Amino acid sequence: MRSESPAPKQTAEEEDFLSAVREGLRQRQKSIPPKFFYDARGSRLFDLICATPEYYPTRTETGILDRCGAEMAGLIGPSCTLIELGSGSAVKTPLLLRHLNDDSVYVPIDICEPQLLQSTQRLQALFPAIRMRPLCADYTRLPALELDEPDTLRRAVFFPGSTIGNYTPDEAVQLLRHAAQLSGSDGGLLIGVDCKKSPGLLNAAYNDASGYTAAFNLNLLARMQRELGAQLDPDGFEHYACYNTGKGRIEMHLVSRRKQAIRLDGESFPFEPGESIHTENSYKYTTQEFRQLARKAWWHPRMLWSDREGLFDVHYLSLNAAEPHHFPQQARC
Ligand code: AVJ
Repeated sequence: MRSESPAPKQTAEEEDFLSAVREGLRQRQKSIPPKFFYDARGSRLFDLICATPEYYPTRTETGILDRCGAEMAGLIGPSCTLIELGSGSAVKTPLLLRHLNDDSVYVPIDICEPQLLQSTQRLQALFPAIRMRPLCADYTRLPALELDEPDTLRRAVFFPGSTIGNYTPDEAVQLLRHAAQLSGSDGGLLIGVDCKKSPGLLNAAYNDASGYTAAFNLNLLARMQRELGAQLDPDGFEHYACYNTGKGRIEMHLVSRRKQAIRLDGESFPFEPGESIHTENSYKYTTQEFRQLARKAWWHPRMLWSDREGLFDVHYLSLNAAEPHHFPQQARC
């Protein structure tokens, strides 16, 4: 017999989504963590955002990696176990892998399994000699990383895209400490960080004219309907993104257009007109601010590459206090 509304299947991930949404909607300022943007549709929309003219971070960081990837690979390797956090479609990774030695190992970690497997397959075809060990997981929850390889290579964590901006500064320190534990005492970290800049440029990047960022944000509501059987009207909400200069972060919200309620798992969550669900923070850092943050997580700043306009930084840091640093030869590339 078929029930009217099928009980949502209870995979661990959906359990997690349900409890996160329920918890988030019970708060005074309602919120949902941004990692839930990345279901299959959300991951595709994110790739479309990255290709818009307004969203400068992707093309800027890609340019830096393209021009300076050889130098970066020399510092992290050129033989290493490269651990990428939130690898997604891993479009930028070849710019590094092409300069690493064949005995290197690549460990992409992502919560979106279809995308993880697809992108690893693509990379494996491009770099047949490099061993690849994809790991479907939430990288913030990884315990120590056990690889079945003889683990003699230096470990380097690759964290591009300024994903670190999704965390509050305190959480970012926690995550960078976690990266230090993952990579071990000799570890290296190559991390992309979006810089503070004119609010006009920032606001445009999160309000693209094609509407992909809006669709990406609103997809969270559609995902709640699809996976959790939430009763809600997606047209009752609008995308809102704005740079908060005091906090140095872009905030994204889903704003209720009217008085309404979302019903979820027997519970009702009321919204006043203009009331929002806070769906994402994207913190921006000056070079010095980020270095200060990383030092709190035991990392030593070693090298910096940025673009000519100073929109985006790629930092190289290491844990080994004896490793030479390469300042003041910071490359503007
Ligand atoms: C993947 C977290 C770096 O904050 O710029 C893009 C996500 N959100 N447009 C960012 C995002 C809206 C992106 N990060």
